[in-house]
Amino acid sequence: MNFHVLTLFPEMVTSGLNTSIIGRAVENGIITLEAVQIRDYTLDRHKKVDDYTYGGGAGMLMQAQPVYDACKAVQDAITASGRKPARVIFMTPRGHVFNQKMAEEFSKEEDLIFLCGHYEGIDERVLEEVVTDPVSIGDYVLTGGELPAMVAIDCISRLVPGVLSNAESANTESFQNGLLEYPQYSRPEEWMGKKVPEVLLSGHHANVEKWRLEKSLEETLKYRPDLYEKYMAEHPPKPAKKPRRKKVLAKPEDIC
Ligand code: 6GU
Repeated sequence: MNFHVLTLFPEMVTSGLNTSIIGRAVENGIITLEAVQIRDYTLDRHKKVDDYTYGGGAGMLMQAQPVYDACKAVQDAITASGRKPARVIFMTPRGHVFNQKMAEEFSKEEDLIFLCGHYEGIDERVLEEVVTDPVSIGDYVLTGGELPAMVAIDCISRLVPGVLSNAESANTESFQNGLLEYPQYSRPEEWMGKKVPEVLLSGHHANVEKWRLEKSLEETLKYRPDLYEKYMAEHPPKPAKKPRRKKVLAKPEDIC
């Protein structure tokens, strides 16, 4: 997976993603991370990339030309290497809200371009021209798209084969099955008078799994009733089994 991030603050993106698991994946060449300085593409003599908005209002807007040229340079390099043009994800509170399902879909791509706006946003005309996927990370406003792009890149990266080790493996964690994760415990067995739940020490695998599912359901109902409702609609509880009647075989004399 090759991530290309178009931004006015490239060092923010590279420094934020060069540690821990993502940093290791970059070092191992499983993912690549290229942060492209949009300012390098401005044709303005003073390297200016923003201007006032038509119609008035506070704040400055990123202009179309440098954004378009930066994006085109990245797409041209991708296609020159024989790969298909990448989807262009614009990080904006006006986008679809990012979720695990979108991350799974994006993780199958070979290249992804992230466009990060700053100031009051970006001239709508270049967005219409280059953006395939407007994406938000939630219902709140940030100062720029860099942190949201880093959030999305982290989330997508851990789904790319080889990024997580077996021990870090992704499957049973929150959201993968539509539920929040169950609580977990490590040594010691007792800490500050709090004991690890007995069932987890029992070694009874089926009971452990049952307990974990119950706890997942409890946590989800408590913190995310919206997810709980969805899960229950998709996994209706099995009707309780009727006690089976003993089959009584007719005796030959009853038939004759
Ligand atoms: Cl993607 N960008 C900005 N600036 N603010 C946000 C966001 C994105 N998602 C939520 N808030």
